[in-house]
Amino acid sequence: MTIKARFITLEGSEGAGKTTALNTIKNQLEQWQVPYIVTREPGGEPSAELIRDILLHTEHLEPLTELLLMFAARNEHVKKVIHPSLDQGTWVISDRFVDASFAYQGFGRGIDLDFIGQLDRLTVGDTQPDLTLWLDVDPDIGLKRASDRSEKDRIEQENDAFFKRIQSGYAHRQAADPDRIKRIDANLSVSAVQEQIAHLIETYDYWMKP
Ligand code: Z5A
Repeated sequence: MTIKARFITLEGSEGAGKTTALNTIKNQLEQWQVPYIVTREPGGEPSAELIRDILLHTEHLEPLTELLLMFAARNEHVKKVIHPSLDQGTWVISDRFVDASFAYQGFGRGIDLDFIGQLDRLTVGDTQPDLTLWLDVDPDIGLKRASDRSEKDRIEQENDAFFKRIQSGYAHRQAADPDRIKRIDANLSVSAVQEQIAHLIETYDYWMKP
């Protein structure tokens, strides 16, 4: 199959199962024999990874500082990694991207969505994802999965109400852009989630667009 390099992002709240989803997508791209890279946000580029460390491990950050650091990291990531990769014909899969800023900093922290939109246009511009998989998990289930797994970073220590706002933020984003953002029911078993993702990737007709 010869198709244009595409940009796929994974989104969801805590413990949604993005790592499992990533492996399902990688399997599909390997079957198609297309070159790809896997990256993440915040991070994905050396200076952006340094910013990630501040974001996740500083004891307290003002909401606006958090937002600006997310976009500072993203600017480096887009300009130095994502855009050049797509330009060279390499697919990009990113564990989180700009929808997370709308969900977490917009809906979660209450920062003005139009302001976030301006930062999006300034930093991401046309390098928008072709497909976003929103792994929609009930916050109680997701938090339970994540707490069974590892120690919590700064953002993960937020309360249930915060994660419910994140979920409704993603739901708003999906309703506004249903062609790009596809909802996956992530409350189900690992194999049922994998099946939904594999089916979606195989049948997504966007790939055929020039
Ligand atoms: N953030 C932001 O605020 N604004 C932004 O613009 C961006 C990010 C880009 C990144 O942290 C934090 O930054 C994140 C949002 C914020 N904070 N939070 N919360 P991260 O990258 O370290 O964390 P994460 O993105 O939330 O990843 P995660 O905790 O690793 O979640 P996950 O990748 O979705 O989960 P997982 O590792 O695939 O699965 C979690 C566990 O559940 C694991 O033990 C699995 O085996 C298990 N699991 C997965 N799927 C299932 C199913 N279906 N059934 C049962 N168990 C399952």
